[in-house]
Amino acid sequence: MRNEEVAAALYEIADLLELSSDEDRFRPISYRRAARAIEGLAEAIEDLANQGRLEQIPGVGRGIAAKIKQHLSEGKIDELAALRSRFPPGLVDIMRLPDVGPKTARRLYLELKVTNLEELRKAAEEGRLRRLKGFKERSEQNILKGIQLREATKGRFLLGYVLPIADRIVEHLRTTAPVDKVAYGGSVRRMKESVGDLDILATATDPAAVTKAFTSMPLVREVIMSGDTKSTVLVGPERIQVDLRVLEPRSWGSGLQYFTGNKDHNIKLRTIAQKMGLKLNEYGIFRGEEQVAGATEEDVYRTLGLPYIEPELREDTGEIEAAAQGALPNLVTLADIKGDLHTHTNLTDGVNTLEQMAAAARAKGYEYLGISDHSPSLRVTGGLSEEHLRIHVAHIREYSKRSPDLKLLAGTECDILGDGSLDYPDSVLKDLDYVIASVHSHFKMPEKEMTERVVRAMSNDHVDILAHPTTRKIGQRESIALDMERIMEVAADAGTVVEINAYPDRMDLNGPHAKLAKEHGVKLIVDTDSHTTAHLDFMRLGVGSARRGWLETSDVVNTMSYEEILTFFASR
Ligand code: DGT
Ligand code: CA
Ligand code: CA
Ligand code: ZN
Repeated sequence: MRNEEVAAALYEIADLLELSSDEDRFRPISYRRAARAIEGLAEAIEDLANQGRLEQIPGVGRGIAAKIKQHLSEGKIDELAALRSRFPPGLVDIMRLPDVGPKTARRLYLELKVTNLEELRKAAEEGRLRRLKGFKERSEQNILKGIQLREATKGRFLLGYVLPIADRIVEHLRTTAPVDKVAYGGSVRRMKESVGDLDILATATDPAAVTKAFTSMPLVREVIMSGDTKSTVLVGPERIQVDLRVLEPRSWGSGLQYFTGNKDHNIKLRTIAQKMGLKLNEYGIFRGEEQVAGATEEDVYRTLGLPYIEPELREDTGEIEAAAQGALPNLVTLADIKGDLHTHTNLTDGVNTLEQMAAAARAKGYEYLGISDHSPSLRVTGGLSEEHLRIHVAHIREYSKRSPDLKLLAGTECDILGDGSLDYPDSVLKDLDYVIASVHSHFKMPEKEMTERVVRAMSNDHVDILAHPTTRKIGQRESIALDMERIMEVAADAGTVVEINAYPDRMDLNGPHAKLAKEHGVKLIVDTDSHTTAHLDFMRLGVGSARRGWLETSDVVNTMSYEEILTFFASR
């Protein structure tokens, strides 16, 4: 399948088009839409091309189809080559910094000859930016902060990106190598939203054969180290590090436990073992020379006088104490989720029609799907006018009436404007099944003002859900300045549901914030913010954050049935 490669070329065209002109806002949007659709395809793009079916892909018209064909047959796209010759590729990184954008990136290139992040950093440090017209010392500082954030997360990868790779590696070893047991550990198993490297554990009677299968996987780009029990490779275009440990069967549980971590959790367990006169390490639990436990994780915890602790909780934030008191939460699971309420269709910036989104939700076995397209002030998404929204809602209700199994809810993702008012009037909001409110602009307000802005939006009786509360984008944009304690107090008072947005670069709220919400008695919802049918799969990531936040079924509103959730929104 060459889908990823074709999508990457289309994304690059979109980026470079944005750099080359402010005139045509629509072309980059359509290239991105097509790229997203291709990423989500189950079929190989080559097959679709050979069968003359490219234009059946949502978002692919004749023009884009021609470019895909050229890429597949010649390995290049003329337009992309022409765009690349106009702008250095590093400008795209610059354009993506907070507060920069295409226009500024272009000026930095033309006026300062800056072509990449490193050169920009130098220019900012030397105070050369503030000499440009319209630039202030503060813009220079913001740019430097943006570059630092980018660097701090360099070498880490989004969970949503590496989790499918971890699954593939485990599956590959399970089917092609002589392993007895194989699993991933590390931060991926704890469902941490960003991951440094992958840790794979296996047991086998012939470790050398496992190592061979591991180091010769198709994904591998470089073998760093290859031993019988310990090897390291780099995989994929990003060269993600993957460590493999081959364990003795009697050490499976203790090895998996050790390499799942986190480190603080491990250290506390080891202290408990010491107090019991035992020694705990990755090979097992020992009394003197004698191994007393280690074959399973349950065995390890039990020997230390504890019940099994779920991986997502193992961060030493009170889980060991709770375990000792028999007070661990009964964590929500993916199977408990009955629907998704934050999704977009092709009427705004999504790729698929509402019928396609509904079919995908039905295939997941959901009871309901909420459609929440954007409001008008978000111009880049083609937000819906009041009139268009009414037509859309009628269409959604119509579909739902005809559908016996999967029900649709008519919602909106309504912008919270700078002053905390909402982008649609109450007369429009009151007719929807539910209203999501979110911040998509004016990210730089000071904490007090920003908190009051969001509080004002939550105080609108029609607002049901506060989406992606911090608005962070991992590695790209810092959280807005919010007094989270106060937000949670107000949410508890007003009965506002707070979102765990599962989109991979958002993961917002994260685990600790979700825990804070729960402690304030706030209800949460796990949503994907899907822009294609394939994005509905992100639910698993959001449930990971919910579990990191100690949430149980009763804390998460989209574990309710269709009737229950309708009544819930209607009665609040
Ligand atoms: P990452 O890869 O940075 O996202 O985070 P982890 O948690 O996967 O960390 P990694 O890959 O360095 O190590 C995997 C696990 O091994 C970690 O979660 C806990 C364990 N571990 C690593 N170093 C130490 C250590 O010095 N002491 C203890 N007790 N455990 C460690
Ligand atoms: Ca790791
Ligand atoms: Ca590691
Ligand atoms: Zn959204």
